[in-house]
Amino acid sequence: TEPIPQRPALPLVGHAFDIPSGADGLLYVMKEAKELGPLFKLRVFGNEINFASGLDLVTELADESRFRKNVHPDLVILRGIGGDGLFTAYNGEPNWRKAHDVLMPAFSLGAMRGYHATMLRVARELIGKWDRAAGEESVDVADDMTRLTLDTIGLCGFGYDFESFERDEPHPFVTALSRALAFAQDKGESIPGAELFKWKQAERFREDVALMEGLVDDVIRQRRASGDMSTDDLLGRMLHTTDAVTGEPLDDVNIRYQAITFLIAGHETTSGALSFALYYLTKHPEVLARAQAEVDALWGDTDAPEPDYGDIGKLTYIRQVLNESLRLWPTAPAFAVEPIEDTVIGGKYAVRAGESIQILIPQLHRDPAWGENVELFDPDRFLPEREEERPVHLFKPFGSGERACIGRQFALHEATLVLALVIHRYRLIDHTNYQLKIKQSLTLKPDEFTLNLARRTSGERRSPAAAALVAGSAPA
Ligand code: FDE
Repeated sequence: TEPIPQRPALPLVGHAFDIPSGADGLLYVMKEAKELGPLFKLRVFGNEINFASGLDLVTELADESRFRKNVHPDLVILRGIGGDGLFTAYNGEPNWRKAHDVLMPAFSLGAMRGYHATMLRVARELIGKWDRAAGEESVDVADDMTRLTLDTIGLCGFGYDFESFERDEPHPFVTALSRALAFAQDKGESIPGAELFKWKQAERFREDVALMEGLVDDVIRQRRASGDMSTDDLLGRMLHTTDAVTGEPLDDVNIRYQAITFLIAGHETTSGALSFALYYLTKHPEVLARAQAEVDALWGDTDAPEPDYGDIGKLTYIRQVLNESLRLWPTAPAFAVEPIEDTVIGGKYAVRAGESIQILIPQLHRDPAWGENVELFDPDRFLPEREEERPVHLFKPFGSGERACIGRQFALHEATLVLALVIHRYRLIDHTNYQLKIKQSLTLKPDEFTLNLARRTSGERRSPAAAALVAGSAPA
């Protein structure tokens, strides 16, 4: 065997001082992957992190008889917020299997039928806000998408209305959450022991977590008090169904952790995906024209489309646009696996049982197997006939295997609906000649991306030019 490639490192600190913080950290590891290859190692103080990105290697790592999810140090810190909720649970923790079994049916494709009306209602709140802004002022895309996705998961999951569109400032839950996440991330990156000097922030963190728990506990209490026994939403399922193996429902502490987990996992990732998609549509008029032709064909020239559940499956080009955006910027940019036993990967690198291997998704999504010009935004990569040829493990925006994203259908249904409604209604005006700048907290989003909006006219919706583009070929 050979050692895993790594740059010369300083004693003790390792590569810590080479790695810029925030989104530049991600760009740095992507660049390193390009130079050092599909597997390389970084050392940050006592922690060693392996980064894997090539198709062959990721395909090997997807083998669940040899590898499983790794709850790496950052996730361990996150357990201070999400406990043994689905995202942060250790593999063997009994509550993972239990909650997974209880919640799976709530995330099936069919279950989306039940959420559709609520998703539409929230989408119309966004439209209400953007109608008021159209022609008047610009909108901050990622901020408004975060309002939308938080309200959507709050209502669909728990019957709780965050009323984000009635607020100028984010809901206190969001403020507490982003500060807590920043603290957790900071703790993960800083010099060991430094947290001793951050007692003020540590206290703040405890207050923020208490605020989130308080809100969620209130919602649970109110639901119990209401006598409502329905199992139509996530909360109802968690309170009133039992898992098949133990015959027990989830306990209240775990329900609280799941609720917080869903609020976190369900909103930032999806809002980032929507924001990137709008960014790419703004920068690629030919793609936008095809996407608009698709929605125009479905909903015609009306100011008040009534999308029904079945329409979402028909918006295939919009889905391609979303997939291509998630290819270039998967908003949850990494997930980690560990070998179940000591083993050799890539034919020559020895790895120990439990050793963390991070899968660097944006780099996998730029593997040469995608063809030439991997940086180019081209939704035709996701044409149905090309999907069949694509190696299974080449596209992983939702992770892999048993611990893959449970919210995938939910996120895609919501995002497809919203994107379609927005482009049916507005022209997207790039008033700042925006240059993509990525902001990374736990997830990625375009930073400070604002748009001016103008309502589309009947003439634009009937434009033969748009229709011609649909029939035409792929963007050059
Ligand atoms: C999960 C997930 C993942 C994996 C992670 C690891 O492995 O560590 C990923 C990659 C993801 N996810 C991604 C994503 C993207 C998007 C847009 C999303 N995601 C969305 C969503 C929504 C919701 C509700 C969710 N999501 C949720 C979730 C959960 C709960 C989880 C965990 C699972 C288990 O079981 O583990 C996830 N997600 Fe996601």
